[in-house]
Amino acid sequence: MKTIVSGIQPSGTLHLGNYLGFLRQAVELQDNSGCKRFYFIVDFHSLTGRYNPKEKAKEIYELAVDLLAGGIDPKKSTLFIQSHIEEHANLAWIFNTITSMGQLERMVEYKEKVAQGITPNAGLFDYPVLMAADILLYKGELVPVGEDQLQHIELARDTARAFNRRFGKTFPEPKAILTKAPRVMSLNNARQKMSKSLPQGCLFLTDSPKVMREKIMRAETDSHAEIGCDPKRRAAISNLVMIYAELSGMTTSEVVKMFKGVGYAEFKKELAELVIKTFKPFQERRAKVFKNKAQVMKVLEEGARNARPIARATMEEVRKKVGLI
Ligand code: AQP
Repeated sequence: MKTIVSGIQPSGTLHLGNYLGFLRQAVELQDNSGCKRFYFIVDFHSLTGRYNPKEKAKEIYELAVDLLAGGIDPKKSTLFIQSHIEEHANLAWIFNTITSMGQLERMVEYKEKVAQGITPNAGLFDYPVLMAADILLYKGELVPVGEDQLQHIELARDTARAFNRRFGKTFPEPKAILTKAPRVMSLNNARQKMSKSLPQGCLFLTDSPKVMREKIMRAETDSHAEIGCDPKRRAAISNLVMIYAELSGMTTSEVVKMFKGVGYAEFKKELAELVIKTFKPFQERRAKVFKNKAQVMKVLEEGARNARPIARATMEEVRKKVGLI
């Protein structure tokens, strides 16, 4: 039986990139009864960016609500909060001792954050090591993620290989599984991925219909006469076409054909209505789940109870192998 593992940061509301690159696939993977699934809220990771301690608990709760409303089913997946299992940090420490500074210095996500002007803390630099621990603690083999995480998964593979070589076979080498929309670009800057830290170009799943319409109508396009899909040369319009295709179940060429001869404004109107219609049921479910705090907290506690013995067993094995008493 394969093990699927993935984490998501509680650092704000879910956006369309999180949905198309991660959540939709994580939900679909629940239909495979031949797999075990561990999905968790990586609250430790989220402390590496700027945050307000008074808001953090609310962000964690809201993400749990988003995941449940978005289709993560506690009967099929173990859903929990990373910091409730102390072994994540313990294993990360062991992995720190077999990871070189050079490996971490090559991480593009880290370099991009620094280039955006963020003063990095040691936690941000070390983020991929904690991520390797998140995955390998459950001996995860498959990791549904967006394209931005590929290099981090590669580092988790390197970590598993390095540990196995030095201390004996312990961990599988995890593989990323990508969706057909692995990198949704920002609506107002198609050279950057849609990202919570750039909220202007971000379409949040909880945005009101009015805000969704406004953001899509303002989205960057180009000076061509017609829509088209050519991500290298026409990144902005291709991103919108790809979003339409993903939400309608059509291919991008079918979308281009359907809107042949139609102006950008008309296409954007149709896209906005599709986005609004797609996320209306999510927003309704979310409102209901949000009110049931006792039930949400129970799911997270049960999830931690189920994950803990597995985490402890792996950590025990690691402690023995590295020679700790
Ligand atoms: N633009 C995206 N396209 C496709 N997939 C994406 N993911 C994120 N952005 C895109 C995927 O969503 C999952 C959860 O992401 P995360 O926990 O890394 O955090 P995030 O904070 O939601 O990502 P952001 O918005 O990009 O945050 P910042 O601004 O902090 O960097 C992952 O599987 C990720 O690949």
